[in-house]
Amino acid sequence: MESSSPLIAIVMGSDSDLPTMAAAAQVCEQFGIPYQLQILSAHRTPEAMLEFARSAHTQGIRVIIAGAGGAAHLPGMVAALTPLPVVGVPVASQHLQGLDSLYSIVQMPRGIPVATVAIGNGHNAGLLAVQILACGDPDLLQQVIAYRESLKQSVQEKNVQLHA
Ligand code: RP5
Repeated sequence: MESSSPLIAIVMGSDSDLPTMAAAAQVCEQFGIPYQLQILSAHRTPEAMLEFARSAHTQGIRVIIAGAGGAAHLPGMVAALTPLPVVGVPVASQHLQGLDSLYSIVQMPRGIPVATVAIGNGHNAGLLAVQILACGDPDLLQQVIAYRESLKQSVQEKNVQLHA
């Protein structure tokens, strides 16, 4: 990656979402993608959310990862305000174990998609964002292919251990 300005923005509704969203940041680091990480709440800081989502594409951001829990409006609201692809992460909630978060994020009406990953799966959100970037970056695409190969190898190694 030549650019050092963030290409992926990771936003979350609360600092309590950080343990989940940190996995997305780790994936960005693993693939050498510059990213930014910030707390942005649809209901506690709506003006800041509006400002961020409206301007992200003018700041060099290419993909947004948005995580929230409960009545998780953040990913959908951000998606409504940006032309960039938005990956949504349903954060596990205290009372409904994240089903509320999942339904809030995944059930976007026609016209404004949010690519929603499994409850709590910040890791996959990071990977999906990297793969979106890799569509226009042959070197990054090779890194993704190598990563997939490493997954395959790890399964094969476990099978060797199992049968040793
Ligand atoms: C949402 O409410 C956040 O995304 C978080 O998952 C949930 C709980 O927030 P805190 O009460 O922990 O700040 O806005």
